[in-house]
Amino acid sequence: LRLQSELRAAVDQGQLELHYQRLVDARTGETRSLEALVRWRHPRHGLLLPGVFVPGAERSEVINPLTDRILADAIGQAARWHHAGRPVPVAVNLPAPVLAQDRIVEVIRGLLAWHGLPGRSLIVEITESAVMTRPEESAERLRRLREQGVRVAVDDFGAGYTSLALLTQLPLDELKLDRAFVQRIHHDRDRAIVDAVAAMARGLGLTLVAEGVEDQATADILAGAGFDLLQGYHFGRPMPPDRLETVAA
Ligand code: G
Ligand code: G
Ligand code: NA
Ligand code: MN
Repeated sequence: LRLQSELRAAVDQGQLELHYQRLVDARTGETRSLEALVRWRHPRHGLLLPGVFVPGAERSEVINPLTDRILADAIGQAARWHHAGRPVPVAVNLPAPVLAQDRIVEVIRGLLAWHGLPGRSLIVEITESAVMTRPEESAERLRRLREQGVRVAVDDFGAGYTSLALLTQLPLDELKLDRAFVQRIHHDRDRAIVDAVAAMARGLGLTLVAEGVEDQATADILAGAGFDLLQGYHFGRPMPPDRLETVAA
């Protein structure tokens, strides 16, 4: 596709920007972390959402410079907040082909050191598919990241190729239930899944996160079900870091 061939230059020319969406404490509503979500400010097509260009990028080598750029921006921004006395952990999506390479551990270690950011201020979000190929090697890389204090979240849990065995084998900190279940929580069957996942996360000692929370009624149900963190349009859309500071102030 034409977009894909333009992406490499777009990365170099600084056309990518990160927006941040808050994750709030389910009980107090306080912001606990921010997820970085990439956008492409395309000179002719306007602001492109990742769904348009990230999946294609994941099938080519450009996913490496793209992810390096995203990590550098997100860690740099997290470091600015950290050194301004407003530390807030930032979550970055780590695509499967990136987690499949050993270099990512050193890339992240180098960026944390360069910006003077403690590892505990970074969360990496992986999908289950990211670890399906060579789960032992992925687990080892995640362990090396966690030794630096970086936390690991499983994203979109319950969508795609779920293997419950992975939850016992991988070094994990957070479980993010896929928003499909959250948005159908008023249906008995989805509610049953949500409650079961909550019990499982508790048993495994994982921080439990719901994404796609769009109204207060859903937020109340999730808080009652024992969810720790909530994310969704009800609490805030992804937005540029400067606007986030204004809103948070
Ligand atoms: O913002 P939007 O709803 O279009 O996001 C679509 C998908 O793109 C989501 O699944 C999200 O996880 C993914 N995504 C958003 N930002 C990033 C990013 O910075 N890197 C990667 N690899 N995926 C991202
Ligand atoms: O796959 P991932 O969970 O990273 O996807 C994040 C995407 O979900 C972002 O692109 C964001 O725009 C979108 N998103 C965030 N909050 C909501 C929400 O409340 N409802 C819906 N439908 N999408 C959301
Ligand atoms: Na994510
Ligand atoms: Mn998700």
